[in-house]
Amino acid sequence: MKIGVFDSGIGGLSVLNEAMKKMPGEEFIYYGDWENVPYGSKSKEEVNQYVDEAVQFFLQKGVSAIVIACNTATSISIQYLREKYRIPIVGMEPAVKPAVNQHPQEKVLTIATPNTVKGGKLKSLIEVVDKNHLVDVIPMPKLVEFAENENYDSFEVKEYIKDKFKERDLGEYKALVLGCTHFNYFKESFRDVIPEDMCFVDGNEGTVNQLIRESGYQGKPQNMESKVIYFNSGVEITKGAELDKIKRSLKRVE
Ligand code: DGN
Repeated sequence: MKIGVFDSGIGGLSVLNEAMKKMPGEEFIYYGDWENVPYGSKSKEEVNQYVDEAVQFFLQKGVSAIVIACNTATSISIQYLREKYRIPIVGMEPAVKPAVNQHPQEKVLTIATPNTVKGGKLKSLIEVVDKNHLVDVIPMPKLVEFAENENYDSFEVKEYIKDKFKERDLGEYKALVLGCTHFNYFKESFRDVIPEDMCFVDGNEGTVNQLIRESGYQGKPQNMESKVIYFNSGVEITKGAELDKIKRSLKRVE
């Protein structure tokens, strides 16, 4: 069985990594839309068009299921895709629900791209799970760009994070929800800024569990190798700087 994994760039590699761990022996096709990254402030029409191209690409490759490993693209386009295609399409969801379940009656801080923050999906999710109004949300537009430049731990990044949190009393929060797959790369920088007892929650495991259910994955021996082929907006990456960046990124989110 082949599985297509899509993101605007390197963020979805953290989901791919989780999928490879939980679905040994599977064949994955990773499509990073590096031609058009970042999506955080793009229009709905643009994002719909980009993900549509990726889905058509995956279908030509014969995949049995697709993961939109991008909260922004999920928030904007998942409904459009599900209405258009019959193949299982699994999306991301900022992990507000697990964070609230793990920390009932405690405050939770969610960060995501501006498009995810503005989108109806996150708002309605919060309405459903946050009956006590304990979930706050902050957009972090620049982290995707920093991640694509592999700028994770610099002074500039930490100052940016501090600035975004400056109006919050971080001591009040028990969990930081990483509502963008690119944000997984900044755990060390966040750690330097947030209190020790504040934990990270991301949606990767939930998405992969959903993928297992929807794709009908049968389970294979844990030691079976998974195969991955990488594409940059439809062009196969076989060597060079692009592949090196992917390898470094995967290592970072292992
Ligand atoms: N990885 C994407 C997400 O989870 O929202 C970032 C999308 C982007 O390009 N801004």
